[in-house]
Amino acid sequence: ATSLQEAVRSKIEPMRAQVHEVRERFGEEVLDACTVNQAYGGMRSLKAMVYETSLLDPQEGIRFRGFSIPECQRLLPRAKPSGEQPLPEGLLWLLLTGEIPTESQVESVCQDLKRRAAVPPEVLRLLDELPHERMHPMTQFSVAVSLLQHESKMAEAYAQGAPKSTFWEYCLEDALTLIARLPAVAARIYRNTFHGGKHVPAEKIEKVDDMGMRLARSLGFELNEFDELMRLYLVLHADHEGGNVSAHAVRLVGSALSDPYLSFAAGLNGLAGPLHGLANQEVLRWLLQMKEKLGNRPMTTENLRELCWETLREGHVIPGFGHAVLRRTDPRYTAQREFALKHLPHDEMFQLVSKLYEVVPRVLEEQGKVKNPWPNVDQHSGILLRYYGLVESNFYTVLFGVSRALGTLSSLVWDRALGLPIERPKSVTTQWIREHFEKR
Ligand code: FAM
Repeated sequence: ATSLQEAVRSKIEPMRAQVHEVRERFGEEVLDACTVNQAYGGMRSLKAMVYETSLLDPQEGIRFRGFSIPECQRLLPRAKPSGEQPLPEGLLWLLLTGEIPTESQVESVCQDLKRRAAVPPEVLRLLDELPHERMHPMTQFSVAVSLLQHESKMAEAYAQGAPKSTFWEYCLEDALTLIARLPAVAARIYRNTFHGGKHVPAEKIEKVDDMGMRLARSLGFELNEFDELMRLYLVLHADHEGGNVSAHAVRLVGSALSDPYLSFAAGLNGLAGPLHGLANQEVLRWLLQMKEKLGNRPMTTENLRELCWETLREGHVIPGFGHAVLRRTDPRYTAQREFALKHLPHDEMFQLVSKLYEVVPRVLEEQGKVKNPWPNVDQHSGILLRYYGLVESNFYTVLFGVSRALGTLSSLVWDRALGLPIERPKSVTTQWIREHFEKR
């Protein structure tokens, strides 16, 4: 199949049959048990949901449909003629179908997204009216996605009584349109907030064939290297299995049959939290502060150790380190480090990040609280963006959000394809717990 829609369609019956069989055979098996501490503790590590598009191994990091990040970098098609990073459109195909696409399949997704990329002018006008200086870019982003919702095919189909077995088609249609429009939405917010509303002329974007480059050029960047960075960035942040705040929010809200726009807006609101997606803006601020505090002192282990302890003593976390599930260096960090080694090895901020890799894990281990002292994806992304001139760190989470659409919306299509029901776990009170266990 060369069309994404047909490729997804061809996978649905076999997958429904697989799920049916698994449920027939293992439906009554216990997947996990939940302790009282887990119930109070954010349900950490509790296996209580199924999410098909990616799986996180605590040691090895994320795999998209079974493929690790280095494998995706090797196997997914790249931009012609000389791109080195995988095209996000190829990852989208992989996430939706479970298969590595051919060049021509990726080309068809690129063309499809390109056709859908223009944002309705009334939405652009409304975005232009927002109080940009006072409103965080993530708030503008969430507003923008909600504003796009009135075009939802899924909401329309539901209202017209479409049968449940067809919801996935409308969901996919919405997902593709929404994903296609996100670069223009992100760029509108960026140019409104930081460049006085001076936008890149449409003629400059119209001919651009892929999403990464469209994002880069619409933001106002011209270097091929930055196009490549955007492609890498969009691939790396796309998905991180189902339990993280943004993915779970999309799934949860979607389970009420809210359409993909409403569901994704919920995910963005979660991504905007400082312990989740906002960490990337915090990281750059913290790194710049470190540099300032260092002043003329050299970047030695001792000097950096002292400053890290200062952060901890002030009661703050060291942003960009630690993870709820991962227990090693994040492979998304490593992929960005490789990019930096190739393109900006002498950048001072990169050198600081490299040096911190030697210092922070030891400090966090000495502190003795964290389960994972190793760096995560956010530790690295800010300095790459800054190097190319994207210095406005409170915009960074918007880029994360553009990428996160690829994974969470692919998964949402599958939620509807598999007919997953509304989510409704049971909660209890402290009183209930006490009485329940005292009775035993
Ligand atoms: N610096 C200092 N203390 C940390 C820490 C860090 N980087 N990471 C965890 N801890 C503390 C944590 O606050 C907790 O302390 P209390 O018991 O006093 O509350 C303790 O160590 C145990 O935490 P954990 O079980 O190791 O981590 P959690 O699963 O609770 O939280 C994170 C995971 C990611 C929220 C946490 O490591 C953190 O706050 N990191 C810094 C912020 C960050 O980088 N977030 C981005 C995560 C990223 F992957 C993403 O979502 N984009």
